[in-house]
Formats: sequence, structure tokens, C-alpha cells
Amino acid sequence: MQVRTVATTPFTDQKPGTSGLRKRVPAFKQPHYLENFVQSIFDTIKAPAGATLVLGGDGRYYNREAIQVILKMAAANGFGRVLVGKGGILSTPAASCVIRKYQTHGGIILSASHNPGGPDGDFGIKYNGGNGGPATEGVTEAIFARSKALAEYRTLDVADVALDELGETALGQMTVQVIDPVADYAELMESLFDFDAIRSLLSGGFRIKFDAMHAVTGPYAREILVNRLGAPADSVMNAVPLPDFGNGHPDPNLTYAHELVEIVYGKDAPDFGAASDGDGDRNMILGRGFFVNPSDSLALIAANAKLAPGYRQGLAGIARSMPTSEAADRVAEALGIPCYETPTGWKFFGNLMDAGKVTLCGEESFGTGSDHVREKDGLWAVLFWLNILAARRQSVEAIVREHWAKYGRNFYSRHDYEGIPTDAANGVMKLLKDSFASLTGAQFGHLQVKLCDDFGYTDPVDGSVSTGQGVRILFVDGSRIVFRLSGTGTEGATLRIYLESYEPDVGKHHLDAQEALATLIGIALQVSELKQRIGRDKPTVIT
Ligand code: VG1
Ligand code: CO
Repeated sequence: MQVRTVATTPFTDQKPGTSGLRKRVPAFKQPHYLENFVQSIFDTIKAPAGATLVLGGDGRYYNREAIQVILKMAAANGFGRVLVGKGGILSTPAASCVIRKYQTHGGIILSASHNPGGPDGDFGIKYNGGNGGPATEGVTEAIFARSKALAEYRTLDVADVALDELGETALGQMTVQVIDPVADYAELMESLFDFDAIRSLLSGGFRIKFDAMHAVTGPYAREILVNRLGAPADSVMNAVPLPDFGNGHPDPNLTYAHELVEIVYGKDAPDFGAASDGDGDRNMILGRGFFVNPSDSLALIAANAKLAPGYRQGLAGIARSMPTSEAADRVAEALGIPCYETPTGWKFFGNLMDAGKVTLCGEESFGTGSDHVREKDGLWAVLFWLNILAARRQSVEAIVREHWAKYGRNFYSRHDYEGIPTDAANGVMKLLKDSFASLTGAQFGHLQVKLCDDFGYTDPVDGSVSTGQGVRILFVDGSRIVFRLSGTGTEGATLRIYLESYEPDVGKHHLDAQEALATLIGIALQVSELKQRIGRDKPTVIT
């Protein structure tokens, strides 16, 4: 079979964001667009001839077409084998699991995560290295640099490969191996958690509802929660992955997972609710009529980790992204283990886990995970909670309130302003940076500003430096406001405002987070001149 070398011209906009390259489907459908980026990956990673690659995606619109393009290019670029999930499907954590288990030369994951799908929706692609984790900034920068100089790509002129039956097909010199996307992942979960205890919880009348949001986790949740743990079949809703996610927005938060929220806050509600996102790496945890803030969830999992067999030996350390609340720091302190603060994005956790410095990682954006893979992992978090609930036999709410009583409560919220003009968003960030000097020491009611900066991070393992990771306004009493521009959107800009204050007084823990954070919210709006500059009264999403 003849390798065909195709002449191409570079695109200038193939810079990966927080988690890979994300664009609208029509952008990816431009002639050569996907091919250019894939060739840039292959040219950068320089896999040895005959290497194995993992390939799969969240099943969104254009997933199948892209998989065929990538398979042919992988064959033409000298790969020996590609492990591809059946139907082209692999959740992000499952892809990470497979890369690690079969020690492949990394993998390519097709996903725009929580962004909507469909012909006019979003598509995305990223490369994960041999450790199973997202390529580090050094690698993504090199891929971007290559994409700007690319003159040709290589492919094979062959028919498409059948992806709907398990088994092997030859593609030129390469073997395409279609694997069960769920089996390896389910086995890993069973090795970490006490499935017997969870089974007995579920058979004792404890009711759960998991919303797969028409996205990738449906088959995983059915296999694990229903087939292996014995939950009734209707415990998993929206379980069939659809290319357009049923026209929904597969983002597990109180706004977009409203179908689940109505059930869990409604009459005859289940004891536990959870949802996951488009590619299965995010999670939202709910108790009956009760929302668990993702930052609290990380802290709670850390505090209760020893209840799960896979973590009985204790934790090496915890890492959280900078905007994530400091609730986990308090647990780390009590456990006498380190807590690292990294920039936003899972790629910053990989080195810490590889070096054995941390076991658990988390982000405020509904992302929790551990060193079992190198991605955040939605179902893993759900199973961790079920394991804790099976061991403690209390309600979700009671467990969270006990945690607050012991450690204090970190009131926390994120306000997102989505789809605002890029110039206005940049203007807000510039204004804030220009105000550091005047803000430092400034008094707002009972709150005084201690320090303002633009967060920078030096990786403790490889010494690499990442700057410009978010504007922080830190107050003397420990309260914080953080401003960041999203790196995952495809339309205009999204400004995120993260708000946090610590409350040791258990008598105030019942307060609503928005109420408790009202003063900080007012300060954030004032110093950013947000209303004047972007003309919005309210955030698009509050979490
Ligand atoms: C967002 C979240 C970040 C997360 C990233 C990828 O990034 O804030 O915490 O790691 O999405 O998650 P940004 O740059 O838009 O704030 V996923 O589930 O979309 O791969
Ligand atoms: Co995701």
C-alpha cells in the first residue's frame, strides 16, 4: 500500500488551549485542518517505528470521520498498532487507563469535553503521553510551533476500517485493534474500591441516580453501576451516547444537569445523584436535595481516602489547581502531607503524580482524580463517594456537614461570563493587572487586600515555568478573588471569577454560598468594572 504525501499550508490557529485543540466542527472540516494538526503531533512526538498508539473519543459528531483520518495517517507515519475503542469510543479516563496498561506510545483523544456537539458544535483533539496524561506545556507548544511550519502530511489511500466489532484489521503495515472501551477501565475500578460494600449498600434500599447526559459515560456506568454493583437499570439515565448529546450541554453542574437536579431536589428523591461530562472526566456529586461543591468533594475524598481499599496505605500528597478552594489544604495539613497549588488544567498534575509526590488531584471545575490514571475521572469520583457512603452509612449531607464542623467551611463559588467580546475580556484583565499597586493594602469594608499578582508556577519536578495563569486578589483574612480567561471555549471569551472565603464558625455553615460571598462578589464587580465594560448584569453560569 502506497503512502501518499499531501502538500499543505499551515493554519495559524492550532494552538492547544487548557486541554487540547478545540474548535467548531466546521473549522475541523476545512480541508487539511485535522490532518495538519495530527501530522504536527506525529512530527513532534517522534514515535519509534512500530510503536503502539491509543485512539478514541467521546462519540460526538465528527468522531468517526476523524478516527478514520487518524488511523490512515498513523499507518503512513510508521505506527505498528493502534488500539481503538469499539465504535471509536473511549472516555478520557479510560483512554488514560489503556495507555498505561498497555504501555503505549501515548494516545490521541477526540473530545471537546463539556462543550456542546453536533454539526455546529465543538470538536477537539489532544495528545496524551506514555504516562497516560495530557501532553505537558512544552509538548503542546512544540506541536503548535510545528503546525505553523507544516508543508506536508502523510496518509494511506485505503478504505475505512470497520470499528464496530472487536478484533484486528491490517491497515498497510499497521494493525488496528478494536478493543472493548469499558473492560480495562471497569477492572481498574474494581481494584480500587470495595465493590462488595457498595453492592450491599445498594441492595439495602440506598437509591442512586447517575446522569450520563447522553455522553460517553453511559456504557461505563451501566457496566459498573448496574451490571457489577447491582443498581437497578433505571439508576442510569441518558445512558446512550449521542453525537449531539441530545442537543444538550454535557456539563455536569447545577445549570446544565438540570434534569438530574430536579430529580434529586424533587419528591421521593434518591439518596445520591451524580453526573458526568461529554468525555467522562468530570463529576458532579449530589445528596438528596444537597449539592457537594467540587472543591469540598476533593477535600472530603482526601479526608476519607483510607475507607477505599486502593488508598488504604494513605496519600502521598494532594494537588489542586490554583482557583480551587483551600478546603483540601486543611485536610492535607491535618494528615501531615503536602498540598501543591498548580495552574488550571490536568496537564500540570502529571509530573507530580509521576514523581510520587501526590496521590489525589482536583479542580473546582468538577474534576477529581488520582494517580490510578493521569486524567481526572468522573466515575472514579462517583465510586469513591459510594465507597465512603457504604462505609459510613450516613447521608451525603451529614458527611459534608461533619467535615465542615471539623475543618471549617470554605465558602466557594465561580461566576462565568460566557461568550463576551474578546477585546472587552482582555480589557478587564489588563485593568486588573494595572491596578495591582493601588489595590494592594486597599480596604473594602472589613476586608483588606494583602497581595495581588498574576499567578505563576514553577514545576517542582522539571523546573518548567508557567506564567499568566490568573489574577489573584488575596485578602488578609484568607479570602480570595481570582480572575481567569477560559482556555477551552471556541466563541469569544469566557471570563471566570472565582470567589472564596473561610468560615470556621459552625453556626454560619448553613448559609448559602452566594449570601456568604456577597461582599466579595461586590468587590469583584467593582474592581473589574465588569458591568460597564461588558454590559452584563449577571453571570451566565454560577457554580
Ligand atoms: C476548564 C476548567 C479546567 C479544566 C478544563 C478541561 O478550563 O476550568 O479546570 O481542566 O476546562 O476540562 P478553562 O480554561 O475553560 O477554565 V474538560 O473536562 O473540558 O477536558
Ligand atoms: Co471533560
